[in-house]
Amino acid sequence: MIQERVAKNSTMENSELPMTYFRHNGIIFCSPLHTAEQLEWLKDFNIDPHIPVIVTYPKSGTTWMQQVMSLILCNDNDSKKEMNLYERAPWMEIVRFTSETTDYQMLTTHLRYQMVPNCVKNKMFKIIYVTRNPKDVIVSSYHFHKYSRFLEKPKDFQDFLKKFIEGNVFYGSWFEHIREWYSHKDELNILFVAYEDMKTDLRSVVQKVASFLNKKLDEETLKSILNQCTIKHMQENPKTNYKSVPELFDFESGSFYRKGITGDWKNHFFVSQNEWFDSIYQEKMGDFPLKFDDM
Ligand code: PPS
Repeated sequence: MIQERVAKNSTMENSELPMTYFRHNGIIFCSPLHTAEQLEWLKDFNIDPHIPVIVTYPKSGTTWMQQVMSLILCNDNDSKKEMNLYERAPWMEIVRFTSETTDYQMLTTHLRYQMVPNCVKNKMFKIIYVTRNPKDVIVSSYHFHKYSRFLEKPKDFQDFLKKFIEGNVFYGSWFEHIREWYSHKDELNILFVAYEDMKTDLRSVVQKVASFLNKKLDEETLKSILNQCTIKHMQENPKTNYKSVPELFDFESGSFYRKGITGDWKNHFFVSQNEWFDSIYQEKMGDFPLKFDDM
């Protein structure tokens, strides 16, 4: 099945990619999560503008924001909490999402701006874009590749770093992702939230997101949301811990809620790798207005 899907999407540029990967619009996707057909179908998919959309580059705090928003939207008290988080906030580009999918409170995507449904590209939609220090994104993603059954196992950290810098990873270039979304911010109703701010002051972030979503939270609800958004709680909660999809993850080889800290890159980058990344970062992002803590 996987081979069949990839073969359908094969082009010359796909020939050098691992079997489950394919390129679409120049960006790497992977089977069985994605198909070219799904990505094309999505462009004209109509979404109810009351549905907020979370946009992230992978490993930037997506799941954490899904949990925050889901609890805000259900005011912490309805049956949505019985659903798996990935069903409450499905990824629109993943094949299991279809026009028949119902009951979701919000949508999630890792897609670049150019690939999201056209209907989203206006101020009627509320978009929350979560950013994270790219060095921590690299480390989180490196480990994610080790236990995700659909991703190529990294040869070593150096090799993964090189691929990340070149944009030759799942969902393409981090640099282009964030730059592209940011460049369209004035046409959109978009709130940028930093993972690092969620770490230092989640209470303020929850209040900011609630206000963006026009939701009022009383103190008791806010406290309850904060309690359910700790990494420990999310790791233990079967509705948020991904244990229900062993076909996607080999949890013997790693954990989705790995460390949940900022600055873990310092435990992975050699000095030379850090200098290399900083020079590329300066070249590509030197003029970028958003800054990242602990670079
Ligand atoms: S994915 O696969 O793209 O949806 O991954 P994503 O959810 O974006 O990122 C996973 C990283 O977010 C961390 N995380 C958290 N950190 C702190 N608190 C909470 N509650 C939390 N939930 C998720 C998770 O641990 C991954 O980061 P690393 O650095 O790998 O630990």
